[in-house]
This record gives sequence, C-alpha cells and structure tokens, in this order.
Amino acid sequence: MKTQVAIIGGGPSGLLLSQLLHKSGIDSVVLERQTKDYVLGRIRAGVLEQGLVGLMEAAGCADRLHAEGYAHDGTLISYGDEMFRIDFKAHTGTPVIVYGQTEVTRDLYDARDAAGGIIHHEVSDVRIEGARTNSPVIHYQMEGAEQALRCDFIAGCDGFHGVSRKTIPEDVRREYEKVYPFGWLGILSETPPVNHELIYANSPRGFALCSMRNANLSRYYIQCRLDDRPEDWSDAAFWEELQRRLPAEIAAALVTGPSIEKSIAPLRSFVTEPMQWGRLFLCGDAAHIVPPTGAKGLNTAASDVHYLWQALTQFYQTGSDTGLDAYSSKALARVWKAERFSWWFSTMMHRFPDQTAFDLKMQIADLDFLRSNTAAQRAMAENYVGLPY
Ligand code: FAS
Ligand code: PHB
Repeated sequence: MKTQVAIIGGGPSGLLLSQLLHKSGIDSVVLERQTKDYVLGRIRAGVLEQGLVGLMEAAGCADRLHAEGYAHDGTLISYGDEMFRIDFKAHTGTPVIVYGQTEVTRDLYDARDAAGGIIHHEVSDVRIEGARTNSPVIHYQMEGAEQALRCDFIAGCDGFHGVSRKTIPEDVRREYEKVYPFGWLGILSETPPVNHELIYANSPRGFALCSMRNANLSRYYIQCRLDDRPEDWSDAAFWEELQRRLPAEIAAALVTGPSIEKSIAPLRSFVTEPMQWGRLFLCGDAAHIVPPTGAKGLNTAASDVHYLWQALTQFYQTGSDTGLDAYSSKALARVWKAERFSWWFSTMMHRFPDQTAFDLKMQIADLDFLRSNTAAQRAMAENYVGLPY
C-alpha cells in the first residue's frame, strides 16, 4: 500500500492532521492500535483555545462545536475562602471554548468517514523503516497479516506510549522531564455544574477543579496521592473532599450525584527534542506532555498539527521543504511556552508533600500578586486563551 503521509495514531492529533491534509488534497492513512469505540470512550481534555477552534473550522468540522460548545470569558481562582476572577475577554478579547476532547475526536472521525478517509484500527507491531530516506515504510500487523505502508512522510501522532518517539535514536534525542508527586482524580457526573465558569481551587487539603461538558454534565477533579486508585474513592468520599477544598459558598451550591466515569491521571511535564528525524515528524503527546492544569495538552497538539499541515502543504504545492526543515524549532518554541505556563500554574495551585512553610508563603504571595496586579492577570489570560501560532 502507498500513501503520501502515513499517520501513526488516531487520537485528536492524527485525525486532525489527516482531515486538514485532505482539505489540502494530500492523501494520508491513519494507523490506530485501538478500536474506534475505545478511542471515543476516552474522557480527557475539556477546554479549547481559539487556535484549535480555527483548525476545526479549516477542517470543516466546527459546526457542532459552535452549536454545543460553551464560550467562557474567564475563570475563577480560589485559595481558602478567597476567590477572584481572571477576565480573559477583557485582557485578550478572546474566550476559550469548553467542548470535550471526546466530541472533538467524534467530529473528526465523522469528517474522515464522510470523506472516505482511510483509518486502520486494531493494528499492532508497528515498526518504522527508512525514516531518514525519501521513501519510508511502516510495517505493521492487521487482521493477523503482515502489512507494509509506503509513504513520503510519517507523522508520529501516537501519544506518550507510542513507537514514533522511540524510533529517533537515543543519542539523537534530548528528553526533559518533571514528574509531579501527585495525580488528578477526575469524575464525570450528570449534574448541573456548580458554576457557569471553571473554578481552580488551591486549598490546605490540595488542589481541586470544577469544570463541565454541558448544562447537565459536570467534570470535577481533586489532587490525589500517587498511590491512590479510583476504586479507593467512593462517590460520597469524592464529593465530601471536593466540598472541603472549595470556598464555603461554592461548596454549599454543589449538586452531587453518581459518577459515570472515574479515573486518575498522573501529572508530568515532558518534552523530547528534536520533534523531527528525517521524514518522521512528531505531533502532540508523542513529543510532549503537560500537567492538565493549564488545559494545554490538546491545544499544544493542535499547534504542532498546524505547523506540520502548513509545511506539508507547502512541500506538495511548491516543492519547497523550508517549512518541513523549520518544523521542529517552530513547534518547540510554542511547546516550551505551554510547558512553562502549565508548570507555573500547577506549582501555584497544588500542595506538594515536601512543601516548606516558605514555599507556602511564596504560593500565597503568587496568588495575591495575581489577584491584585493587572499585568499579572493579563499574562495569565494570554497564556490560558493560547499564545499565537
Ligand atoms: P493521544 O494519546 O490522545 O492519541 C494517541 C493515539 O495513538 C491513541 O489513540 C493511541 O491508541 C494510538 N497509539 C499509541 N501507540 C500506537 C501504536 N504503536 N500504533 C498505532 N497507534 C498507537 N489535556 C488537556 O488539555 N486537559 C485535560 O484535562 C487532559 N486530561 C488528560 C487525561 C489523561 C488520562 C491523559 C492521558 C491525557 C490528558 N490530557 C489532557 C492530554 C490529552 O488531552 C492529550 O494532550 C491529547 O490526547 C493529545 O492528543 P494526541 O497527541 O492525539 O495523543
Ligand atoms: C476539563 O474540563 O477536563 C479540564 C478543564 C481545564 C483543565 C483541565 C481539564 O485545566
């Protein structure tokens, strides 16, 4: 089999790239190791930057997003019973859109299916051959048979545990990592959100986040121990702990109910450089991970996809590879700013096991400065709504 761009991974990065390439008249094949239902069953990100909204529009997939997504002009930040608001719209003129990653993925699947896009599910044993040549080949198993996909370029969109990053030799790769000493226990409940905007809470008992998917579907998170398991937390225990971490007025307004999903995500900051090796290009979680505090994971995958889509379109339309040669440095310039913001926001909002009294004073001073300083609030707003591509 032959295609122009072989895409490993059928998550949001891979599907968005495939659909955008299709809009540019460029053929691609997506190789996904899970089933479509499994991919669509994942509950992950919830906040979209305008950049990702624009890409969904360019991909012809934004109708439902515009109909069902919620524009949020700001967010609340609480510490103890203190609470203040960051006004994204006033500082940047831009809202963020609350719309689940699951829905983004569903819209992209629908578009690929409508366009006759080729997505092979349940592939296994994916190996990359000849990434440094002009005719790479991807070998894989599908339906019990050995397959070979010849291509011009490979997009490694296979997430943190994929094969693409590891195809780049260890002596070429430079990896940077910070593992946080806690996780996020998240639940989904068919209850009305406690507030119409998100609430990020720093409390003596740890971090909490109040988010949502729609008027009757709420998403809540609490910081938890690394050795916690979802089954260690009854719904009642979760709700009680969440209420203890929120300002009294918010806790009193919380509507609780049975969880329909409960999971724990570890938190890490991770970047691999370079994001390119020959004709292999890494996108999204295959190249970088952020703690979800700043809602940057999905949105930074989107800017990678934008740069690679533009570079591949330039190559096929003009023969120039200047965009492809610049991809890694261009993508990393924005990735590192998202890493910094996510690290800063996570450090300010979570309680660390080894935190000293001085560290805690620094955290409170950071929050007080953000609360009282317009320039600090503008900087936060510009990072949260998304820095320019
Ligand atoms: P993904 O990991 O989504 O997709 C990679 C795809 O590649 C998967 O479908 C996988 O099955 C496939 N794959 C892997 N190896 C393969 C192989 N060898 N062959 C073929 N296919 C292979 N971000 C936020 O902004 N906010 C959040 O709240 C948030 N919560 C998260 C919770 C969890 C548990 C996780 C893991 C991540 C979370 N993220 C969050 C980050 C997340 O949204 C990612 O940034 C986003 O999924 C990135 O998309 P992809 O790069 O497509 O990677
Ligand atoms: C979510 O709604 O899942 C969500 C929102 C904001 C974040 C992380 C997760 O920072």
